[in-house]
Amino acid sequence: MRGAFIVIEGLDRSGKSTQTNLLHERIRASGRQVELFKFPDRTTTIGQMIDAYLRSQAELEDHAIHLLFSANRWELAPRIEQSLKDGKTVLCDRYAFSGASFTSSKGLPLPWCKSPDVGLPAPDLVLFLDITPEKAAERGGYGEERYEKREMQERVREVFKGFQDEGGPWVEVDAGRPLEEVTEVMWGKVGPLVKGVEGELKRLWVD
Ligand code: NYM
Ligand code: MG
Repeated sequence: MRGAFIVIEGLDRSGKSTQTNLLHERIRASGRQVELFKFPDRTTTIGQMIDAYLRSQAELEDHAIHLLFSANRWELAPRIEQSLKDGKTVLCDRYAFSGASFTSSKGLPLPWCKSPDVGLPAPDLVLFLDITPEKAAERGGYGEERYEKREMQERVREVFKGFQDEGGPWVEVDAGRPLEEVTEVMWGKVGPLVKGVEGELKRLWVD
């Protein structure tokens, strides 16, 4: 048995980080080992470049920043794999689906956007927290960072929804519902995986 690799994706203001942290606590409280990753991981050298870009303190060409987001995942992939081998559940707040959705929403071709992430560890479960831009606005609207604009979020949402048709372990969760209800729906999917999973870790987007 190895640990399960669980990715939480979603739009800005979907409650993704809150829910991921709640899952983290809940797994820990159940006495199981769990490791939390978040992308972009702004603590690394690459992550600091991404952070400067998102806060508009640096300008980067669209392809170049996309490759940095991907490199940020690759630099942490060995730690993800080790945690899974050690039998720990890995929770990941955003992953390659965010990468492809956000960059392709700027007009770059989706296949190109996916290509640098081909071969990364593939999740056993993706929980996609879906929220309408209207609901997001009710929650106080978007923040100050790059991409946190309604038109962009609408395009991103459409690309995200396309991943459902890829036949992967993709589960859409209505994140417009009250927080506790969303938590319960998510736990219903995650709970059965925290004791570990059988079978080798798969690779993203290889066929
Ligand atoms: N984002 C995130 C990307 O554009 N590409 C990626 O590969 C990833 C992981 O960064 N608006 C975008 C989505 C978000 C922004 O994420 C920062 P967060 O979760 O707000 O720190
Ligand atoms: Mg954000």
